[in-house]
Amino acid sequence: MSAERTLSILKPNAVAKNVIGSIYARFENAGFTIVGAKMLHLTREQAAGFYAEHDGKPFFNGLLDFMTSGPVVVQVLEGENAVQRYRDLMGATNPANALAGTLRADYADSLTENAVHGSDSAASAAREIAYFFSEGEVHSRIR
Ligand code: RTP
Ligand code: MG
Repeated sequence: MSAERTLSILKPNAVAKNVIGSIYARFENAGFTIVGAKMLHLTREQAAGFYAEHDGKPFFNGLLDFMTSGPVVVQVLEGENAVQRYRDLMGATNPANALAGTLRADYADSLTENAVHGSDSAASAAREIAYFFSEGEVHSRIR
């Protein structure tokens, strides 16, 4: 398995809890390298474009309300098998189903306000990284 990149977002509820550093430590302790990072307050258009795959679903408008409710921190994580290993670190989408020790078990407030985002495939990761970062903003060892 070779090194891979994935796109991570600390959602508005996580940022509001003042746990950016605590979650960054969890990334590093799990063996990920942070190779790009920025804080943004998403516009509705930016959030809708990011979550375009969910357009038309019943939770879409509520998801946009939440994702634009405050600043987020967006980062590119690099490591072996990063997409799947980061999904495992986050835990299940619904925190009621998230295993103990996962980020969502520790920081989520609800199914919508579930603290963190992670790409769901290598193809999604490539799209999502390009959505937020130009080439010069990702300082990867595998470029
Ligand atoms: P994410 O994309 O944020 O990493 O989460 P995910 O892959 O685990 O879940 P996904 O199915 O892609 O859903 C995207 C986000 O939409 C919110 N959601 N709300 N109320 C609902 O029924 C519902 N379902 C999903 C969550 O914030 C979820 O992370
Ligand atoms: Mg998803």
